[in-house]
Amino acid sequence: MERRKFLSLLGTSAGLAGAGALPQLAKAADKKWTVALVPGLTTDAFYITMHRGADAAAKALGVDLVFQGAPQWGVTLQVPVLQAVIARKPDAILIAPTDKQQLIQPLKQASDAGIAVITVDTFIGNGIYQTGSGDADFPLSYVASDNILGGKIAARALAKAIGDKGKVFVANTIPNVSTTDQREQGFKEEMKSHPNIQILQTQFNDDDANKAAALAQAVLARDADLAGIFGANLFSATGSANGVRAAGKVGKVKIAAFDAPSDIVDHLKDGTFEIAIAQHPGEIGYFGVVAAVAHLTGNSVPALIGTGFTVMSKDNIDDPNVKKYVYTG
Ligand code: T6T
Repeated sequence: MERRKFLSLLGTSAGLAGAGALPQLAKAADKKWTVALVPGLTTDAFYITMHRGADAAAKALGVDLVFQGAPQWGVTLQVPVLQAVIARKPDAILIAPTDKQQLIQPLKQASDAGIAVITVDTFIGNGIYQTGSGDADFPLSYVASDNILGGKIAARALAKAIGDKGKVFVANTIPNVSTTDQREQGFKEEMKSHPNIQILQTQFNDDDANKAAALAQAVLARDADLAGIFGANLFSATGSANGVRAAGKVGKVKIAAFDAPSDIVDHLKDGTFEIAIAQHPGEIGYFGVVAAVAHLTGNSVPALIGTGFTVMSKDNIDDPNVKKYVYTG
């Protein structure tokens, strides 16, 4: 999209908005757009923070934002919510699909009904949209972190923390979730450069912190010399930490956490977590709404909008420019 139009839609640079931008603004003002945000689950600080970002953009652009989701992760819970959202006929749906394959058909129904579909955080198919490549490339855009890179960052930090040797495992949610699959992939790719680190079998916890805690304890019962854990998302990391605590191994088993709610960040200094990889969910929500409105007002939208990370550790967590990325849920 032309930068001037983009800025004027954002409302951030009225002075820059030239004559070419005005018809788009008029169009946006004529119609009150409704954008629905369907998170992976509603009870997760990551999506609560994403909602705040989406809300800020919706207010800036004069859009009605609907936030509707299931309280827990899962296709069987998310699909009925999506169907209820489709029945409300919003102009656009921003959704974090809970499965790469199983959300394709339900989302195709939304697209066929004329609703613009943008995926946020997670993707369907292979996540490469608008290429004419197949039945899952219809979403307009994917707005997210680079999850393979995030997995690599976690691997480097964990390798350093354990002196580049020993046993580690990945605590993960459910297979076929794009984000957590890619984090594990990135983690394992990076660990190929660390031959003295042995990666044990991945432990899947169904996005349930209690299961993650029990699994960490079970691994420790089998492998008492475990050196590290990569918690591939919020509940995998917090649950693993509880398991390590229960086994009396805080600080001995190093944990690299993906995600940055306060209950992870508050435990960087006591050694429970080595690093927390903060995504920028507020940006994901904000730019998801901006992309939807750009499309609805006749502008083209990038098929991929990448947001960044802030890597938090005990050494930088007091810096306000780091701390501002702690999730606000
Ligand atoms: O890590 C985030 C999100 O990126 C992932 O897709 C699912 O888990 C979280 O919501 C954290 O719980």
